[in-house]
Amino acid sequence: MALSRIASSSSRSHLIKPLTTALSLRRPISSLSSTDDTTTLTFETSVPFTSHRCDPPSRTVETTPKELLSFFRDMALMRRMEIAADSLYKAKLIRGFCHLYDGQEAVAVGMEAAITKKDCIITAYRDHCIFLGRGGTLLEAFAELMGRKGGCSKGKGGSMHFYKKEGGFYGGHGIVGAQVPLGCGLAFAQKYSKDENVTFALYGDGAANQGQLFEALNMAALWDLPAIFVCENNHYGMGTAEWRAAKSPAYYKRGDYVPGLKVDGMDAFAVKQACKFAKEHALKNGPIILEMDTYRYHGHSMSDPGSTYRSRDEISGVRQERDPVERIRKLILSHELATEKELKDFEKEVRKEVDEAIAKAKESPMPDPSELFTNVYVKGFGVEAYGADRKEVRAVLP
Ligand SMILES: Cc1ncc(C[n+]2csc(CCOP(=O)(O)OP(=O)(O)O)c2C)c(N)n1
Ligand SMILES: [Mg+2]
Repeated sequence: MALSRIASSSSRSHLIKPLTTALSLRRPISSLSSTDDTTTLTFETSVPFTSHRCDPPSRTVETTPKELLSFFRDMALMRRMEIAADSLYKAKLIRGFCHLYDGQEAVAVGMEAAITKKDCIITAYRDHCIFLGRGGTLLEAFAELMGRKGGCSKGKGGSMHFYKKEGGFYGGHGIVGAQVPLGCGLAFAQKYSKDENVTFALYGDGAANQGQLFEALNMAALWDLPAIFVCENNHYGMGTAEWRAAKSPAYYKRGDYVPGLKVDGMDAFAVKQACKFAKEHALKNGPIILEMDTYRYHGHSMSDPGSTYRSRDEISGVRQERDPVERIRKLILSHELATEKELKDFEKEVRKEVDEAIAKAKESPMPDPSELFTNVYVKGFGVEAYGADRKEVRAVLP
């Protein structure tokens, strides 16, 4: 099957519509025959699911050429966005905190494919790719990263505080674990208004040992909230390996009375299968934990080279054996849906999209200093704000 035909189908994908729209190729969209639309491909997830207090879903997944290509394209875009953010940071165009998601893309893409924008997602500070999955644009993302007016939080949140409420995305949180009880609040609202949607509350392995997680699990279980606790286990909390921080790193079992599932978080189809299963479960029975076994290639944040507490061999081993984008590339090639060259060209297009978004984001002005005092709760204290040099008063709180 020619790539252009698959490309045309994925650009009409209903799965990650705004993201794929953001990606829309400039090449002409040729017509997709109904056979292509209905062709079903069946394969098994990379590893079986391991479950706690529930029967695991089937390992057999079904997909279409259209979905396969949209997964490839969406993950390639996310990867490219994060690599570009790395360069912008090094060029000092992005300042402050910046936590990159490359390596973990299959979680964002697989989860999005299983749910709708009426379902809610809330996450920690590693939020750029989740935002894209929720329908955010590259332009809004880069403008936010560079502190520009055109950013999704008007340039006032930066890397850790992306939001898109109309896409069911509630941030972007810098306090480790704090988003989990907030996610339970969202699930409570969903149950209260009987709207049959669920909330995915994402947290890291580092947050998985916090007390507030267990308090949130208790309340969610007590009230049968449609809350899905997604532990993105990338095996490190900053520079601390999970075995140094957790007596039991089997995070899918740590909810005790709450069922759980361990998922290969590097396999977008396993993630999709698990999230679909979790949504059905949560609507019927209440909370469930999904432990996504994943990996981050970058250090914890841009200030961490990421190579002092783990070996380069470990990182390159994961890249070779488990990379989520390469996994999809292999599936596309083995099903002869595209040639290697076609996929490379495809990635070039993605690169161009990213470069164009960065150029546009740079044109967006910085927010007006008076914006410092909008969207804040407390007013009237006459607080003064200074520039980075601490010399010149930039604004006074009205
Ligand atoms: C309450 C709190 N304690 C400590 C920190 C500092 N801190 C920021 S990220 C982090 C590690 C979290 O690791 P993990 O939950 O595994 O998430 P990952 O960065 O791996 O995605 C720590 C300790 C913080 N932001 N908030
Ligand atoms: Mg971690």
